[in-house]
Amino acid sequence: MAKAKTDSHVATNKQLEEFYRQMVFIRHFEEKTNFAYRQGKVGGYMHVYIGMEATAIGWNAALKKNWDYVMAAYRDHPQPLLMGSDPVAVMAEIMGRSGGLSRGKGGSMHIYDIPNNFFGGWGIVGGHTALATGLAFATKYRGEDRVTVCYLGDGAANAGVFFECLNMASLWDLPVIFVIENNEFAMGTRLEYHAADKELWKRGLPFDIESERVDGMDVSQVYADASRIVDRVRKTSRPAVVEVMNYRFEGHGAADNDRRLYRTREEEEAAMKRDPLPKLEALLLAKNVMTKEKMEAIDEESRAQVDEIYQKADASPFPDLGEVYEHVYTDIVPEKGH
Ligand SMILES: Cc1ncc(C[n+]2csc(CCOP(=O)(O)OP(=O)(O)O)c2C)c(N)n1
Repeated sequence: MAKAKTDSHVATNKQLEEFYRQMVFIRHFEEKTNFAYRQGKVGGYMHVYIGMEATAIGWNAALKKNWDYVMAAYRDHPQPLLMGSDPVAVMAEIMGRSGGLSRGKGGSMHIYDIPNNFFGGWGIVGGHTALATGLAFATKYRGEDRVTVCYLGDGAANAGVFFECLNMASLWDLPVIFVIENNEFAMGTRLEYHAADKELWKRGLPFDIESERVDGMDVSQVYADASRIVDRVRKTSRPAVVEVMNYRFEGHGAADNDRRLYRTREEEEAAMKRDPLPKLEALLLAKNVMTKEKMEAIDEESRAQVDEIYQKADASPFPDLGEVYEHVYTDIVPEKGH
């Protein structure tokens, strides 16, 4: 059952201001990646996080920096940015350049930053849940009190491997949180066409895992729920399943140009009324945390910063052809490998 909300994890005004900076930055960053894609500067697939920003921001703030672990699927630009990765190296990876976090050989879907505890960036739907379960096992085995957050989509919540992971995580008391981001679609397939039980939070119940459904669009509420759950998992070393309700504003990937095949304009417009950015702006104004002028200044500053990031990433060369067989199976990329 969904839990009653507590107010013991309320974001401070300083945190709300930081959330705003992060959200504006991620929005501009993702818009720039879309621009890069349209310029033909991004090879392969690319999936942006526009509209879903409150989820990654709230959850990131609930984690212990430089300690807890995070793993994501292929919608993986915001998590490393929030965890301290060099944004130029993130953008360069998306553009397939040697200055990228995976040396330009992973691309948008395979961003990876071990020094900052971000473990990818995975393209096989649902497959990474097994890796995240393994990470949580490793932390427990070493006697650390790290929490592992594993983001997965609503589509991935149907993958068989996920059910195996729920079983093992519960059986072995692993401190892993499966954050199912229910953005209502798996590519062009609407939730009701792919999930027999649309209440995805219930996935954990047969495995005796505490499970609930929470909001993913109001960053202050996301933070409150996330920090409550993270604290519990750290204390109990029991896994959690959390269905976070959000919505992707763009197509599935940058190449999805025909959203009208699976959703109407009216439906999109209604969902966009839940946009986390104006929602946060309204909160900051209501709480007198920030003026409209200050927000505009942050917006401008962030836009300029992203322009510079893009220029720097674009100046990074493509990987050397001689490296093509390196780091495929056996080579370990050095810790500060970029
Ligand atoms: C095992 C596997 N099957 C199919 C695909 C093709 N595929 C790529 S994305 C996707 C949809 C996943 O949707 P969801 O998990 O809801 O994530 P979202 O895109 O909404 O973030 C599918 C089926 C894949 N990458 N891997």
